[in-house]
Amino acid sequence: MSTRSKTPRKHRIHAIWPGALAGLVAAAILFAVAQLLSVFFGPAAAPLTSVGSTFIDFTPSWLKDFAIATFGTNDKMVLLISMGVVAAIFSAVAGILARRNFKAGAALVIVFALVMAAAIITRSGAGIADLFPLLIGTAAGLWSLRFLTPVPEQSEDAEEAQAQGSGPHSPTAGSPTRRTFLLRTAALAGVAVVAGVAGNALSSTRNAVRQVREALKLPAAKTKAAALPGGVQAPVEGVTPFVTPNNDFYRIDTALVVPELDPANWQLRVHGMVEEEFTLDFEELMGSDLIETYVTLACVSNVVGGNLVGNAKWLGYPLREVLARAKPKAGADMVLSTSSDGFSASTPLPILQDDRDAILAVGMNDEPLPLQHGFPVRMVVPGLYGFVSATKWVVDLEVTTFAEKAGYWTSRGWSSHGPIKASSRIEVPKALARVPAGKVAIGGSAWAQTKGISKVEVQLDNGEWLEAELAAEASVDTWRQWSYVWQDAPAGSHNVQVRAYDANGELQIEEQAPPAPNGSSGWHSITFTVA
Ligand SMILES: Nc1nc2c(c(=O)[nH]1)N[C@H]1C(S)=C(S)[C@@H](COP(=O)(O)O)O[C@H]1N2
Ligand SMILES: [Mo]
Repeated sequence: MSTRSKTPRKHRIHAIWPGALAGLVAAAILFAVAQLLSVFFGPAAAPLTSVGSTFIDFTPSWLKDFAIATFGTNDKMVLLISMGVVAAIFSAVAGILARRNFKAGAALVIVFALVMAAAIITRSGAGIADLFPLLIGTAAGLWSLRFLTPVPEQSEDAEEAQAQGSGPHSPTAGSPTRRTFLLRTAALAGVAVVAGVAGNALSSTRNAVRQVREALKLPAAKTKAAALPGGVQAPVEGVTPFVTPNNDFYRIDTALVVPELDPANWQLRVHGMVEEEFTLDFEELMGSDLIETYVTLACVSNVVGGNLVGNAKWLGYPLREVLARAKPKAGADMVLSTSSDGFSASTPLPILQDDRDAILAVGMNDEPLPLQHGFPVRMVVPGLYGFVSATKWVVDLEVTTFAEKAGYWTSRGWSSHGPIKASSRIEVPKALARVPAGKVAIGGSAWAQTKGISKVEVQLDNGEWLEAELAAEASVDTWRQWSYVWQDAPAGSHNVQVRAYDANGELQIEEQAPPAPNGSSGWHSITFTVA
């Protein structure tokens, strides 16, 4: 009888440790397989990276500050260890649960995988394909859990057999005895370690540039950007942030796979119709007198009211200095900039020589350029659409003529020149929104790079044009926000239209035009409903 009363506790202990071990090994398989496969996908495909980055993004700033103050540059290590502990607890619980009810344990693994999938898919630049490694990893993890979890009746049998003293080696059909369980566990743990080591080795050769970027410290600007004036942000909830965070910055390029250029090997060749050809390397560029400047980039493909526009603080070296050193020859009128992946843009030579802040940019909002935005060096030219000026991953500048050469899009039917057309858009309310009656706040942005915006007008239900309130101007090269409060908007459906004037008093083009060949035009209007 005394042995009988001891059995339940023994049972419980038996049930907990093998379960926890099975859960841990299954999780190790899941992560090792997913991380290994992720090497062949985008950076977001690695579950640990995406979960960690998402965690960092959602970390309140006091906690971030605390972590950095307490752990210094080890903050990421601390984060990874904490994530490891949480994952270990989760997987142990899943393994224990699986022994009682396999479906429940599996469900927990799936919930865990779904959370990771959400982290992956919401990373900037992630696509559906980036979920593939996690999917296969999860399948492998679930299979491992199944492999290490005895079927319930058999488990009773096995434990009963053990309890009855027929020994741990008794071969109960199909049921893992302690020995087979340990063998299977050891085998799978070995597989996980091998996959983990292989994944690590592969990714460190493949992702070296990402790590170089992370470790890169940008020099301080010789000429800092003037602090943003207070009130650059229009007082309307829901308007675009004045400075676009890097992760939200629109991305347009022809690169199927983002080029990964190691700054240590980066060179810019400056040649063509110049007195002095030379190449510039990254070290020399970083050691030059860098300037900081806020510039609003726009894509020629942006439709009226569209969002292929973004504003950032750029750090870089003036192109006029690069050209001054090269000394263009008479007759040259264009600089053809080419990227490592073959894209090219034609920029009028005089524009790169005048006093606007046209730069070879290395920094974007106080960070090295993100890989997708041209790491390590791109061009930024105020006043021109990106397709004729903003070459990312730039490696070659050829001083030439429009007669002689054409850029990537020009040879595909787009314009050879691309000055940005003055534009304005309504951001709040959103098109077709329903808003409560009473005061209706309307707001948005307007831009006329290199000139600046002097006036914005709105028209309600085809009435008089009314002058909007302008937010503070940061520079003529950035967009400017505007707002208008409609005091007593009556219930029903309404229309708002907006138009902007540049600093010369010139009204933006009214005529509707599509993006091709040289940029859209037309006044933006939306319809919304007052409830
Ligand atoms: N190498 C390269 N640079 C490029 C492009 C490209 O396809 N390849 N697209 C250009 C276009 S059309 C635009 S609008 C801007 C967009 O820059 P962003 O992706 O950083 O917003 O990059 C420009 N630079
Ligand atoms: Mo573009």
